[in-house]
Amino acid sequence: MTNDLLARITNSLVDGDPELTVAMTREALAAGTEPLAIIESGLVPGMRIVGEKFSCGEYFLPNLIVAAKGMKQAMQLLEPELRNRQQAVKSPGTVVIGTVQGDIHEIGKSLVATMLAANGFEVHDLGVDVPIDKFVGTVRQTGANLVGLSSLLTTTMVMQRKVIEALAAAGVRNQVKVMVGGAPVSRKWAEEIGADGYAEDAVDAVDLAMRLASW
Ligand code: HCB
Repeated sequence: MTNDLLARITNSLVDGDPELTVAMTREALAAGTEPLAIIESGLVPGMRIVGEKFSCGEYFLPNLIVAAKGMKQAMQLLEPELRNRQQAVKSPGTVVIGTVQGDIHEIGKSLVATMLAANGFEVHDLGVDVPIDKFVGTVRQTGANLVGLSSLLTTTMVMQRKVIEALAAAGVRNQVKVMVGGAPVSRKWAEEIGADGYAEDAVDAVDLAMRLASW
């Protein structure tokens, strides 16, 4: 039953039917499916398939836009549920997170931000297309100990390196650990640019943030 619902959520994204995505997400929640399972086994596979179809020329930009609308609306239902599951724990740290300059992909970054908040982190989500100085200024203002940089485009990955360099130039690099993520980003890239860690998905990001915050 649950697997069938999750497969239907995936298909609704691939078919570009945001209303059905939301209706199925609501149904899955009502059936007692964990919000994280809905995201990881229903929504994310759908977005992956849409991305693959776009890559091979079967889908075009409007298909991405419609799929993103379905995912965003479903996330609006799921985010409060994720937050409700927050344990009353001492805050493990303060995170400044955003999608780097030139890049407007927000779904993955927002999911990581929600999951960090749900795990007790104080989260300053700067949104998308975030200028380098904004990251540096917010780290200064908040005294954050973690920075999360999201990049979904090969052309904007370089901004992750630039933010790290700017944090160093501003004298705050020692105060923060930097984790990077996004579809084209890898562990190798993270090492190359001097980041402190790479996270493949939101669960991995929480795990990494917990480890980095306790260093
Ligand atoms: Co967009 N797009 N897109 N797109 N897009 C991608 C990213 C491509 C890979 C599609 C493809 O070609 N296969 C491709 C990039 C190719 C490349 O550079 N290698 C691409 C392109 C080319 C473009 C445009 C240039 C298209 C155009 O205009 N011709 C354009 C760029 C605009 C810009 O940014 N300047 C564009 C636009 C769009 C939208 C607006 C239509 C839409 C975004 C809507 C929105 O976010 N509000 C969109 C979408 C939806 C996608 C795909 C299909 C899905 C992205 C997504 O939401 N995934 C994507 C295909 C793909 O990624 N496979 C495609 C789901 C989330 C949950 O996963 O990977 O984002 P995630 O995040 C994970 C993970 O990476 C990690 O945890 C997250 C949660 O699990 N993570 C972090 C992410 N950030 C982290 C930070 C951390 O610190 C730690 C972990």
